[in-house]
This record gives sequence, C-alpha cells and structure tokens, in this order.
Amino acid sequence: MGEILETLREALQQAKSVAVLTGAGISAESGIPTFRGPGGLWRNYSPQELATPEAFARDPRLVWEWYDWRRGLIAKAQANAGHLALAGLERQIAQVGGRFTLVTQNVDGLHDRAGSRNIRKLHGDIWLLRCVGCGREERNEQVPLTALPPRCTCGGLLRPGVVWFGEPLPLEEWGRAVQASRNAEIFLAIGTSAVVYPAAGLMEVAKEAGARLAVVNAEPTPFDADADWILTGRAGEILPRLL
Ligand code: BJW
Ligand code: ZN
Repeated sequence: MGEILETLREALQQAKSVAVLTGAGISAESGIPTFRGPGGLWRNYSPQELATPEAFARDPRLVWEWYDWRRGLIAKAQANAGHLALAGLERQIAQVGGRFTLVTQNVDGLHDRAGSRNIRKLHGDIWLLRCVGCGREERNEQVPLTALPPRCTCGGLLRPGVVWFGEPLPLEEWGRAVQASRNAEIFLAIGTSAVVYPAAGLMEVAKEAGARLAVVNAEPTPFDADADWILTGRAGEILPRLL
C-alpha cells in the first residue's frame, strides 16, 4: 500500500480541484457506530428500519430513542485523525489556490469540529430539530432530551433534521455537491459502503467528468472497479499519511 499511497499523495499535491465524499466509516474511530455491518444494530432494529418517515409516523418515540442514544454518543465523541487530516488537506489545497469540497453523508458534525470549512451536508444535521406541523427548525444540543418525543411550541411533533429514506436531499447542498464532483480532478470516497443513492452517484458523476477516483475504506465497495487508487484500512490511519 505504501507506493499507492505515495502516488495519491503526489496527485493531491498537484490537484487544483478535489472533492471528497465521506460516510459513517470516517467517524467509526471516534466511537460512532456505522449503519451497515457489525455494530450497526440498535436493540433489534436495523437503521434501515428506523431511518424512514414511516417508522417515525408509526412510533416517533422509538425513533427518537435511537436518535437520542446516538446524540449522546456524538456529544461525547471527538474528531479523529481522519477528520483532522481532511481539514488539513483543505488548508493545503487552499494555500495553492485550489478548490476543495467536503461532501458528507454524516449528520454528526465532526467535520465541523475538526476545522473543515467547505462542507456540504447531504443528509442533514442530528442537532437540528424540525416541526412536522409548522416546519419551524431549531438547533438543540440537549443530551439527553428531556421529553420524548419532543414537541414544538405549536404543539406539533419535532423530528430530527435529517434525511430519511424516500426523502429528497437538501437542494442547495446537493447542487453544490454535484458541481464539485463534476469539477474534481480527484474524487476521494472515504468510509462509505456507497450503496445509498443519490450520494453514491457522485462517484459516477465525477468519474464520467474525468476525475480520478480514490477509495479509502475498511472493506471493498461497489466502486472499487472504477477506482484509480484503492486503500483498504482505517481512515484514521490512512488519511494522515496523505498529507
Ligand atoms: C471504515 C471504517 C474505518 C468502517 N475506516 N472505513 C435504487 C437505486 C437508487 C436509489 C434507490 C434505489 N432504491 C431505493 C433508493 C432510494 C434510497 C436508497 O439509496 N436506497 C438504497 C439503500 C437501495 N435513497 C433515498 O431514499 C434517498 N432519497 C431519495 O432517493 O429521494 C428521492 C426523492 C426525490 C424527490 C422527492 C422525494 C424523494 C435518501 C437517502 C437518505 C439516507 N439516510 C440515512 C440516514 C440519515 C440520518 C441519520 O444519520 O440517522 O443516511 S441512511 C444511512 O445510510 C445514513 C448514511 O448517511 C447512509 C450511507 O451510509 P454510509 O455512510 O455509507 O455508512 P455504512 O455503514 O453503510 O458504511 C460504512 C463503511 O465504512 C463500511 O463500508 C465500512 O467497511 C467502512 N468503515 N470503519 C474506513 N475506520
Ligand atoms: Zn411547530
């Protein structure tokens, strides 16, 4: 892996435009469970059963218990060497006048805490609450929440400000992510199983527009066949070596 890492590091040093897509795997080393694979289950539910508007309509309290538990883990967690390396890469590329966009599927805010600036959040933010009645949004960092499910001042149910299956992604964030992927000379996919769309489709967008693709993941992904670099292992160990 040493030589592959070396060529990617050199390519990143010369690139004028880099886009990155991160998934739950980058936060795994901060102690936050991923969605799929071992450790992805909460009680006896798979995330795919809980991260849906139908699950929330059926049992808002159950869905909120899961989010409350995750909010507790995230509040105690810290950004790891992988998050920090991406913030460093952004500074390195900015110094030579290049463009850097960090597109994340994560809702944990650890990229913000690590110092990344140009972040596009495709799946929302776990610290935002939105009223299903009046649509009002509020930031709430209380851990644990005092009442479950929480309610809006209008009496309506509050839901997490995240994107569930079957829901559209935030338009502005998605537009910026597509634009960055089209413009990227190098596209880095990190810690994502790359099975959830449309996020995973950004790799196709980038590849079709001529980007070279690097995949950093603990296990193989569906995009390995298209990748110019495959780095298998922990993001927190691999990413610092790219700087
Ligand atoms: C490490 C590591 C370490 C571990 N280092 N690596 C067929 C084709 C295309 C689309 C569809 C389709 N069928 C259905 C759809 C739609 C659906 C979809 O994609 N489903 C597929 C699963 C089949 N998509 C949607 O519904 C999306 N919306 C949509 O399409 O809207 C259309 C629409 C338009 C107009 C009007 C209305 C609708 C929305 C998707 C929303 C996804 N939401 C979630 C929850 C977010 C909130 C929350 O956090 O609770 O997003 S689900 C969950 O999956 C979460 C994640 O962001 C997302 C992706 O998961 P991720 O990040 O890849 O995590 P894992 O766990 O899967 O993978 C981690 C990886 O890391 C693993 O590979 C590990 O090996 C690795 N790893 N440790 C490096 N240390
Ligand atoms: Zn309301």
